[in-house]
Amino acid sequence: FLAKGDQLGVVAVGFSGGQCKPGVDAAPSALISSGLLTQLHEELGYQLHHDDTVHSYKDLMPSTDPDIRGMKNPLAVSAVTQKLSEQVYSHAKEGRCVLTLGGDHSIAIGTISGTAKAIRERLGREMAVIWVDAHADINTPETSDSGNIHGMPVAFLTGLAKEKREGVFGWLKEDNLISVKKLVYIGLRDVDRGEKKILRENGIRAFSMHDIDKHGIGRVMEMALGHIGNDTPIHLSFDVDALDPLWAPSTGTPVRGGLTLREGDYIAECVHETGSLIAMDLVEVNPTLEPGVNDIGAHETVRAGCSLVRCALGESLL
Ligand code: 4U7
Ligand code: MN
Ligand code: MN
Ligand code: MN
Repeated sequence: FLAKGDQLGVVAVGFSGGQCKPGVDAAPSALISSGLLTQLHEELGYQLHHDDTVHSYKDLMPSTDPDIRGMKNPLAVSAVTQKLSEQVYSHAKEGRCVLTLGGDHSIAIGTISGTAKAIRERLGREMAVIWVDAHADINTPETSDSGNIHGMPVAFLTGLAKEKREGVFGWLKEDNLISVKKLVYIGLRDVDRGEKKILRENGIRAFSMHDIDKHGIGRVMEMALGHIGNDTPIHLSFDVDALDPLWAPSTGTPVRGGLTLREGDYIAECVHETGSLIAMDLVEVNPTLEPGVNDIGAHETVRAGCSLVRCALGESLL
């Protein structure tokens, strides 16, 4: 095991500035009140390292935050992810597996930059990232139509998007970045034209919903983990919108034709089975968006999110 078996660092990030819809900042509290952390401790036996705080990073918010290169809230997202990067780094440096509850997906700039650096220092290794999502989140500021940074984290984390200014992700250094060769996508079905070009030109391994329909999730996971290679530390970044809106309707950018909850859980279980999981992000749950009939959407989505986390942390082992 690459992380100390039963030690789990937890960071709760109530941040929504990477996109425009309020409410995704309420997800950590919703996940925690539904019992997630208690279950991880009492049923799965983890020793939790958590400051019992849902961080909103209010003190880091700039008074004005005009667009830069088309990016919305650039100073806020940069400041929050820089702080988060340090928090995640200090857990991972201690050898703990790190669970981050978002928040929108821009927070992965903080989590992955933190683990990448810690794993380099602790194990002298480059880690892999499994990005489970309906979207590729690899727009550069220039290819993005929306300007929402939750659609850009992978571009900054791979160095495909760069910015010198310290306050606009210039704090990301070489040891915070990941290689495009160690990145694998699962669940894609809504990829922008500019993103497709980036994926193609960089030879990035991606399993779309088409591939899952064709080969089945079992074979796709074999191929995805085969690409990463045995014994490579894995950071799992799970966007709940990878699931079909039937199972996870309460999310900012739902796309039909997604994973069943069981397929999502299976992905998480397979990653657990490798014994190489060093961090997981669960992002984009928005309990205030309830498109479902009878307002059951938020409850269902929170429940699905909890299930994904428990599976990644070993609930399904007999
Ligand atoms: B998420 C989008 F244009 N690609 O860049 C964009 F379709 O973290 C969506 O995966 C991004 O939820 C979705 O704004 C970001 C859009
Ligand atoms: Mn998404
Ligand atoms: Mn995403
Ligand atoms: Mn989304």
